[in-house]
Amino acid sequence: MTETETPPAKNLARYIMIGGFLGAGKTTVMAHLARHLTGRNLKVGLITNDQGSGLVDTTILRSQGFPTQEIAGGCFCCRFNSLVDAARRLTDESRPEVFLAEPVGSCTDLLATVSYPLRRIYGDRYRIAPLSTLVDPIRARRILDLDPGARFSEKVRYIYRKQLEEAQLIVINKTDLLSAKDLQELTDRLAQEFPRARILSICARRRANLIPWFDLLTETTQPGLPTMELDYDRYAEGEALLGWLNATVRLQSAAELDGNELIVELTAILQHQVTDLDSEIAHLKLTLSTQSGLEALASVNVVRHDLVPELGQRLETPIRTGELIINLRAETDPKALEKIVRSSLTSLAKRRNVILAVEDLECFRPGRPTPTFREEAVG
Ligand SMILES: Nc1nc2c(ncn2[C@@H]2O[C@H](COP(=O)(O)OP(=O)(O)OP(=O)(O)O)[C@@H](O)[C@H]2O)c(=O)[nH]1
Ligand SMILES: [Mg+2]
Repeated sequence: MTETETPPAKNLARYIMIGGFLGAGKTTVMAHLARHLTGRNLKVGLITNDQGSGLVDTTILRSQGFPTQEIAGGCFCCRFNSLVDAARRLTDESRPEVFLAEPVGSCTDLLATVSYPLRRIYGDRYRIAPLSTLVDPIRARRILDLDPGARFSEKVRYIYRKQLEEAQLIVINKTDLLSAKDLQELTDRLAQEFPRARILSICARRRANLIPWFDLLTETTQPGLPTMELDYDRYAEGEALLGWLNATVRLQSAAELDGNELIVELTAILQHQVTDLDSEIAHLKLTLSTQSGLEALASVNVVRHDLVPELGQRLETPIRTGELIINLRAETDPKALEKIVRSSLTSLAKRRNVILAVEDLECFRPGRPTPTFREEAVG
């Protein structure tokens, strides 16, 4: 890779974008990077993004105390001006020296539609870091045919490969999940198929090998590489194969209960029902927060049909009331997802003798990506 060393520039804020497919670990590493930078006395501002609203990611990042702006209802590339507005709002709020942005996990073409326009229009304001594509190695091995079980359709796999093709840094995460031999085989395959990227491997969960990557993000800038070819019809069709559901649910219980157990149970029910449709889960994530404050929160994630639901953050005390947020992305009809979510909530409420009232629910297929700008590199 040919990243350029940057001299320290006092007045320019740094813009770091960490892409990668749904469930790769983007929000997890953003929180680590934000803590790392804060520890070096740098002010950070975080930007989350989704096709819908009511985001688990925003809830999780705010619960960790980071100033976070959410761009809902479309991806960065299609809502470029909202991205700039979000950065402006963060600047008014806390004057960040580093912006960390997480694009939608089904998005690609970020260099041409976000990084290059940002540099051309706001080059006097932001210094753009190299684009990273974060990788879940189990998913990557399946999609690159090193292991069986990819399950996603060819057009979804097309998007996955395009995310890798445009990366300057391919960052294999979750190295705790595979053997050294399988990691080496994956690294070799990625190097062979995507030769323009530098390949790193990290384990966000164990905080392993993060610093060399963070140094690249904070000390080098985005090289002006040629814009990749992308078939927007295929890309749009691939995104539209994914069903998207975001729901906000109010929990009420007469008796105190263990909220951690409750969301793990709900996640397992949802996972089984989606898998019964013969549909691959891209990411199912839930948070349950108490009304007393965002810091009290339980979170669960499932990033494949065959993964046991994992409790991330946990509630320390029993609860009677709470707000449940469900974000589910899977390759299936969104109406089928709605049916599953509503029936799972009803059966869980009956079994646990609690009220689970749906306050807000949206489900859809992402619309065709129509970027505000699409540019070749400048300079
Ligand atoms: N085993 C393991 N799991 C990890 C690691 N890093 C992150 N995860 C888990 O991966 C799951 C998804 O993480 P997120 O950070 O939410 O992924 P994301 O890329 O932001 O997902 P989307 O926003 O839906 O695209 C969570 O359960 C994380 O705890 C890791 O190093 N090892
Ligand atoms: Mg995320």
